[in-house]
Amino acid sequence: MSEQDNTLNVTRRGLMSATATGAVLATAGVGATLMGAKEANASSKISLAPGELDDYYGFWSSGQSGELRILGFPSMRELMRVPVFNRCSATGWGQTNESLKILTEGLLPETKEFLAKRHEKTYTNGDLHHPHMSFTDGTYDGRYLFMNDKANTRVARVRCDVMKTDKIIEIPNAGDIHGLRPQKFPRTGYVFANGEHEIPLINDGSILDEPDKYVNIFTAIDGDSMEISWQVMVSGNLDNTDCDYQGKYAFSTSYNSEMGMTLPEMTESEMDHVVIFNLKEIEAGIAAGDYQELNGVKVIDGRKGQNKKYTRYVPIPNSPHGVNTAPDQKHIMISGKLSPTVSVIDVTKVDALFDGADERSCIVAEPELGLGPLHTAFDGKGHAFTTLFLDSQIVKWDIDKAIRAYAGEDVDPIMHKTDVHYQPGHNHTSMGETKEADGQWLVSLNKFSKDRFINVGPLKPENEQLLDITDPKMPVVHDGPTFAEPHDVILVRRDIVNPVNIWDRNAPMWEDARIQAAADGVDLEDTPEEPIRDGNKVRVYMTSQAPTFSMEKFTVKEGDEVTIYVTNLDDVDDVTHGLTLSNYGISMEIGPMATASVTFTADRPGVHWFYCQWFCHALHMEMRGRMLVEPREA
Ligand code: CUK
Ligand code: CUA
Repeated sequence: MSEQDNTLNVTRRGLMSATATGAVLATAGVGATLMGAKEANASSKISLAPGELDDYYGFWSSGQSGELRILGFPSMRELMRVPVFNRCSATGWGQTNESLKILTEGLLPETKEFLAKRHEKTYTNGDLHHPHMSFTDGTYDGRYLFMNDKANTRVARVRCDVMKTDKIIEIPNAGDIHGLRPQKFPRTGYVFANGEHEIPLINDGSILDEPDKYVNIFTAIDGDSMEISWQVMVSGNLDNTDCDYQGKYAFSTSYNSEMGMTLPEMTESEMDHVVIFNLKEIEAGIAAGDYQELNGVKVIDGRKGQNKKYTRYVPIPNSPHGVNTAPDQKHIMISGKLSPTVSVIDVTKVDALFDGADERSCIVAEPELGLGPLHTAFDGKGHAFTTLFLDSQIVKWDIDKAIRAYAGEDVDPIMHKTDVHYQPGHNHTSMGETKEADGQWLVSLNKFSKDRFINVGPLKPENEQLLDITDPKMPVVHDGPTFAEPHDVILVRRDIVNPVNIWDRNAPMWEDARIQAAADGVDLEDTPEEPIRDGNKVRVYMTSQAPTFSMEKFTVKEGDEVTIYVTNLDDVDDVTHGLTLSNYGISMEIGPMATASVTFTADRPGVHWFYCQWFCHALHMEMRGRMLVEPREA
C-alpha cells in the first residue's frame, strides 16, 4: 500500500469508528442498544459510505459454480464474476470463439474425442476451489490468478490486467486437481497442483480393485507458459498443498495414505501423512533422465519406499486437510481434520529429513485446538487462526507458545475462540498467505447458513463471516451470504491489483480474429458494409459505437456457417456493448476496444434481430439490427 493510501485508510477507518458509533447509538435507539456498543463499533468499520472504495480485493472461488468472483473487502460487496470453467449467459463465455479457444486448446486429445461423441466442444461444468495469485519474492505481484478444477482435472489462469481467463490446461495422468498453490520464492515460477483421487496408472478400464496399481500425481506447472514442467508419482492421495519461502520444498497433505477405496478403508489408520517434495532434487532427477514419460509428461517416481531424494512422507494425525505456510517464513501448519491437532513443521528442519533424519523430527508443535481443524490463517504477528469445522469456531493460537508446549513447557497456546455460523472450511486473513500479512481481517467461509438469513427454500446460501482480528476477541462483524460454494478466498491489498479500463487492441484474446480479418483484407476498426462470403461460410464484420452497430442488416442463406465479429470502438470507461442474436441462443460481451466473435449455423430462416444487451446509452434499446436468413431453395 502506498504511503498515501495508508494514511487515507487509517483516517477513514479511525474516523468511522469514532463518529459512526456515536451516530448509530444516538439515532438507532433500541436496535443499537440490542446490538451493543462493541458490535456497533466493529460494524461501522466495514460499512463504507456510498462511493467509498474498499481496501482489499477479495478473490473468491465458487466451487461447483465454476467461476471466479471478485468482492470488495471488507465491505464484501460482490463486484464481478469472472467465468472460468462454467458457461456464462451474460458474456458468452463458452460460446464465443475467443472463449472456446481457451476452453478447448488445453484439453487432452482423448478428452476432445470423448466430448465430440457428446457433440460438445468442452466441459460445461467445473469445480473451482483454490484461487491464488502469482508471487514475486514472497508476496503477491498482481500478474495472474491460478485456480483448479477438481471436477475435470484442469488448471486455469486469469490475467489480472483484464480479469479474464487466458489459459486452461487439462492435467494428464492425474485424477481430479484439488490443492493448488503458486511458488512463493523467488517467483511464480511453478504452480503446484495435487491430483486428489488416485487412479490406476493405466486407466483403461481393466483395473478396479487392485489398490497397488493405483497412483497419485503431483504436478508442477510453469506459471508463465502454462506448460507442465514435471510430475511426481506418490503413494496415498493428495489433498491440499503449499510451499515454503525458500523455493526448496512443497508440502501436500494426504488423507488417504491407506489407498482405501471405501470410507472405512480410507479412515482406517490413525496416522496419514504430508508429502514433502524436494524441488531441487526433482529438477536434478529430471535432468539426469530418472523419469518415465507418460502422455508427454516427465514423471518422477516419488512413491514411499523408493528411498530417493525426491520425497519424504511425514506421519500426521489423522486425515490431514489444510496446509498453510506462516508469514514468519518458517512454519507450515497441517490441519488434522479427524484429529483435533494442527501439526507444525519447521522448514529449517526439513533438509535433515533428506539426510536420513526421522520424519517426525521436523514437527515442532502439535497443539490440540478443537474438533475438525481444516485450514489455518495468520496475522503476521505470531498468531494462527484455525477453522474448527465440527465445533463451528475459529480458534486463535500463539505459534511460539505451541512450540514451547510441545517441548514440555506448561503454557497454553490457545488465545481465543469465536463462534461462527456454521461449520467453517477455509478461513483467510488479509494478505495472510504472503510475508506481508497485515493482521487486519479474517474471513471465515462457513458451509452452512441455516438460520442466519431469511429463508430461500431448501437450498440455502453459504455464510461467509468477517472477523475483526485487530480486536483480541475477534468479533464477527458481518455475515455475507454466497451462492455455491466458495471454498477459498484470498484478500489482496488494492494497490497490488491494477486492472486496465480499456482493452489493448493488440490483446492476444482475439488473435484469430485479427488473422482472419487480415486474410479477408478487413480492418476490424473500419469494417465493410457487406458480409464476406467464402463458399457456405459467411463472415460478418461489424463495429459498435453507442448506440449503433455499423451494419443494420445483413443477409445469409439457410445452412450457412456464419461468424459475426464485433469490434467495440467506444474507448470510454464502462461502455461495454453486447450482441445477442434472438432465437439463436447467442450472446456475447464486447468490452471497450475489444473484438469478440461467435460462429453458428444459420439453420432457422426468417428475420432475426440482433441487439445490444448491455445498457449502454439512452438509445440502447434502439441499438439493434436484422439478420435475414433466406430459406434454401427446395
Ligand atoms: S478444500 Cu474445501 S474446505 Cu477443496 Cu480447500 Cu478445505
Ligand atoms: Cu450498446 Cu446497449
